[in-house]
Amino acid sequence: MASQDSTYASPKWWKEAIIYQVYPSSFQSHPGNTTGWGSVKGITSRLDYLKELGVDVLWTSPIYKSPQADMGYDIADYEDIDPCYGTLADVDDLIRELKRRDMRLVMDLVVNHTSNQHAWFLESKSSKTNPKRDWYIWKAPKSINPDGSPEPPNNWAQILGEANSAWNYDQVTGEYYLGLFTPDQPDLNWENPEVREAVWDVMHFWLKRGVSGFRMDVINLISKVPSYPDAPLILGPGHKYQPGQQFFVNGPKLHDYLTEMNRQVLSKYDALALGEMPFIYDEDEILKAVGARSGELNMIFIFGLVDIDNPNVRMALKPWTVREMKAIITRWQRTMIEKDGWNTVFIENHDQPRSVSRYADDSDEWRDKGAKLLALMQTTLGGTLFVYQGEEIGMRNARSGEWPPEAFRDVETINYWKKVQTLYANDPDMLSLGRKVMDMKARDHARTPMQWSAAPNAGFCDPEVTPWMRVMSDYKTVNVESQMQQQSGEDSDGELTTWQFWQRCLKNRAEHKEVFVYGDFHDQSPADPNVYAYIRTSSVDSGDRWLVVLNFSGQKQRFVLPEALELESWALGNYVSEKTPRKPLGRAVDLQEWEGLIGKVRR
Ligand code: TEU
Repeated sequence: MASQDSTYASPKWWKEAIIYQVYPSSFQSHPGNTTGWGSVKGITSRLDYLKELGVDVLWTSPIYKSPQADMGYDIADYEDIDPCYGTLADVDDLIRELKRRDMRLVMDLVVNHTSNQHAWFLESKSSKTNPKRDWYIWKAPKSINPDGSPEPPNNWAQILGEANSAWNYDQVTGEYYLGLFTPDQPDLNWENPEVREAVWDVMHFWLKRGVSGFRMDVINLISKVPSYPDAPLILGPGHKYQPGQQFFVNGPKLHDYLTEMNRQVLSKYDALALGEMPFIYDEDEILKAVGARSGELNMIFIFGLVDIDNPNVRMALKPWTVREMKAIITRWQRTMIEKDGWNTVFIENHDQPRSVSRYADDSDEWRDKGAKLLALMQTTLGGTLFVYQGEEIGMRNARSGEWPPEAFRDVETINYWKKVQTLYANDPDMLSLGRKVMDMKARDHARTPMQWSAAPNAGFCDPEVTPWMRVMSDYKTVNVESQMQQQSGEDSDGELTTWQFWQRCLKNRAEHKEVFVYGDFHDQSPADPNVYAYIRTSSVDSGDRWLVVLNFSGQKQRFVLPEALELESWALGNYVSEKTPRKPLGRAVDLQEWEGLIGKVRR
């Protein structure tokens, strides 16, 4: 276990919270709303649902005023709500209704960049002498070509469109501004103390209004290497623009800025400080941010697991093995315990394909078992647990080849498809590979309307309204209403539905926090190519120990218990039902396809 003076197992609300992420455009609209978008009123109308599932905290992706170039991750006013979602009064109402249910709200804080429509940027670009000029990152062209066209200051590629430069030329002032994600999202200049002050003000504004903390978008990108060097040719010399990550990920002043944020804002509230930190896997860097004594953040999203099938850019494919997946999870479970940090447990969000499609088997035959297997894993790992909307009913990616390219709405996918079509116009193999990448990796798969029922539009918005994004074609069979209603024993061999199983698993986690949230973790099967088995041990003296055994394959497997362990009882499993006989408690555990089980170990 952790060292003597470790605070790893000291209870905090934000450690044991079950946090549910809402993607507001696609969660729930409200009656009479003709926009085809979800709304704040819609979210409020579903709080009883979330409570019943077992959720404590709601995190919503951005609902601030925004031109929606990147679905709200381009903010034009941090202190107002976009009319497509509602009003500030609606948010006050949401906070009140959450409090009534002993729940909390966490907001997305997107402050690496703003929208190019934010008043700060409009001022900044208006002239070289505007007082806000230095609030953003402006640079002169590197050179001027013989034809008079300018060259960007360096070769960095856009993150959401890697065929393009991250620099955008402004005709009026003859300089480039940096927009790491898209031209609509100019990066703020954190070197400027006025910018930092303005960010602290935004945070105070929301904390005073009653929110309980922030998920901080790409917070590890706020400090750039000041010389802005060219990036190495990772994508090969044929590509003009290259990923410049090493010069803006966990840059030289990141930890100073986070320490200042903590001192100026976070330390004054009992708030959740959750950083999203892509592109970084270095243990020391991560621990600096989340070590209990670091004075920076409480926890971060580490990208190891969701980057498992990424070669160097996200929109590409890379084969991976279950053994690699296990090693990543085990590594961070152990590291945070040993080094007194804190983990986030997540496998889905609005930037990733659906987990059952990615890590299990989403065919009609195995979808339900796979989703339950992942539920068992997620709810038995140490750290703060995140559930993404639709994960609890096992929503999956669009069927391969089902969507025409126009159905994809995300700016990253649109840019990707444009690039593939330009580069490989006459290469059918590459074009079909491009389509495959979209079918497997596009962020769109997680952004479709939540499937509430078998009613038109899956109950997401009124029947006569067209949703902003297409509803998955499986909504008549995969939806909340049917999964909540189904009586065990009726038509499914007495098994719980995916939703009921998630609810049961969350309850189990909540009832045994000292084991599953705060407990010790030991991998029991590092070498097994298919089975992930681990022991969780209570952080208090009870000595409770639980075994988790997960078969990540579509073949039957046998797991043999280590000598020192003896089982007392099986507690939960995705094959357990009223009609199937109980598993024997012997040494050998015979597992069905995608079977997962947890049991209590005899003391
Ligand atoms: O994402 C940051 C991020 O780096 C990724 O998860 C991103 O989706 C991926 O690199 C694309 O290949 C955050 C938000 O979650 C995402 O929705 C925004 O688009 C992005 O920041 C910019 O604000």
